[in-house]
Amino acid sequence: MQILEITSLLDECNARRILLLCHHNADPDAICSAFAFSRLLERLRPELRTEIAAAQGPSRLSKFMLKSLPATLIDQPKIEEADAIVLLDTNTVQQLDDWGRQVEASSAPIIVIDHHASHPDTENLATLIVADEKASSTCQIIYNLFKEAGVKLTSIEAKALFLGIAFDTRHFILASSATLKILADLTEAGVKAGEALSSLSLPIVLSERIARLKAGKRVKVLRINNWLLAFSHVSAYQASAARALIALGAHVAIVAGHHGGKIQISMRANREFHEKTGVHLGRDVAKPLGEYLHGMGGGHAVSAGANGTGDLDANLKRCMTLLKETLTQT
Ligand SMILES: [Mn+2]
Repeated sequence: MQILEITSLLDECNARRILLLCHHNADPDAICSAFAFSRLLERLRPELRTEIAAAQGPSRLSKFMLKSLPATLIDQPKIEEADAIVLLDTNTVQQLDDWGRQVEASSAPIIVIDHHASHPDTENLATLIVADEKASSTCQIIYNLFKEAGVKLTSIEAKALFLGIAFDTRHFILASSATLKILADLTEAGVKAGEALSSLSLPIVLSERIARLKAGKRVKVLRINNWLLAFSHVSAYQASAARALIALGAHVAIVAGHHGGKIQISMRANREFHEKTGVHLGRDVAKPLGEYLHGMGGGHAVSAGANGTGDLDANLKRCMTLLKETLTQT
């Protein structure tokens, strides 16, 4: 049993202070797995003192989520004073930024709990690796450790695991049957799905709402065959506005903005558009547009951006031409 390997390792080195570390910009899976695991350790060994820290602090979404979880993170962990170090959801020490070197230099045992394929350097460094590449999330591995230990989940621990799993499975889209069974168990332990999930959606600030609505008001729609391409401009929140135009019904949304003499353009497309036309926004539109703007452009197939200098209207027109050209080539 993996939980026994963990507790016997901690017993062997007479550990008292356990430091739990999450990767930089820690996502909800990293934070929630650390929180739930700290509670499990404290239940199994009440004499242990656990501390949780994330390199560069948690992500914006995690910070928001932490408002509804009683987890406390420390800013400056004393890595050299830890009797044991646990890395969660983190497969290389590079993901710990500046703390990585201190972890490498530490003589304390290092335990890695992760659902990513483990890195050879980490295998050399770790005293014990608890890994399961089939697990949806690190939280799923922590759930299994609770089960192995025979420790009943409290509703708050269940909620943390639920949130980590929800985040890493993109709100259950990627959940396997094993994961869904775990979710059923977490629900029985007291998780209210709707209420829990609300802590994973960032509230939209007023200025962002206004930007989205302005983008809608100013939109120009170009129809090519049965594809609807939406063009608009706002001075801030271009990416959010582009996503909003896709939600309204556009297949492609291009939103430009002027800020401090610079032009910024965000592009989004829906999956169907990319799959049927083969148009890759990053490669076919953002990259050449970046060159045209004397700046930079690039990105993914359905999400890209470019920036540089020039005239807003001229650039939106350039964008239209690039899209038209690419579409007629396909
Ligand atoms: Mn994860």
